[in-house]
Amino acid sequence: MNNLQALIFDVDGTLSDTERDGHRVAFNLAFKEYDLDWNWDIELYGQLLAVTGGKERMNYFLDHFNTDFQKTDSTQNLIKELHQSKTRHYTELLATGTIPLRTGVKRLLKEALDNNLRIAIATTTTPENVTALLEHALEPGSTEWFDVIAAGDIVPAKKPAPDIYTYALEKMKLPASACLAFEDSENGIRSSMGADLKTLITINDYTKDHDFTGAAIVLSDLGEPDNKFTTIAGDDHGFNFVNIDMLKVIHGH
Ligand code: XBP
Ligand code: MG
Repeated sequence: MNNLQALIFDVDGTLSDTERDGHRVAFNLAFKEYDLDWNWDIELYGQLLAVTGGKERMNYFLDHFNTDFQKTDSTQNLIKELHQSKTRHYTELLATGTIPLRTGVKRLLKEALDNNLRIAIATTTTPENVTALLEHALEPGSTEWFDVIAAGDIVPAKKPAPDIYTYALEKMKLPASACLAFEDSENGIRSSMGADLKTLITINDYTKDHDFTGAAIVLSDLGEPDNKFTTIAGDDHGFNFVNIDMLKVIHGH
């Protein structure tokens, strides 16, 4: 067993609640821009989250929810264009600063760096989206805090496949046993556990009923010294908020 050396974070739902008021809104703005009558309400979007990746999610919508739409040879081009438009709307939305990081995220990232732990990102979302979130919700220049930002189409098989985590581990030249992963969803933990990573879960409204079997611990959020997390499953070892000491105990070293 290796000492704890790095923390690898999912983005959407883990660093920030970006899905309902960010990605979903941006998809709908793109559909409008292209004069499509598609509209993803909050409930439908929850079902569409079964599939990760924006282009993949639009295909899933057409194949399972909007089956009257006749797919043709040009449909994948349309999806690509819609996705570019969606990314533009999404990054513009983030630039307004209205989508904050989740409780405890900024504190824990800083604490990790102060304790010489390396930090990385493993996400399904597009790289521009990660940069926009970090720049506007964390700190200008904070992309530099991360050893590796593994994002989007950099691996062909998105979560729940383990590839994005495996890619991040390879780039960091670290074994899974020296790291912990942070996730919020079932697809996420299937991906991280598929790469042999111990995984800490913080749930959100869309993922609270997901199956997190195998998680090291399942929490409401990371908590703050004056704002205790709720423990949903697993042993919190008496900690009230997630800090490096707690992570070392969870990691086992
Ligand atoms: C979340 C996702 C993403 C976003 C959209 O991934 O599933 O698909 O909803 O991303 P994660 P793009 O939790 O792994 O960060 O539209 O940029 O593909
Ligand atoms: Mg997520």
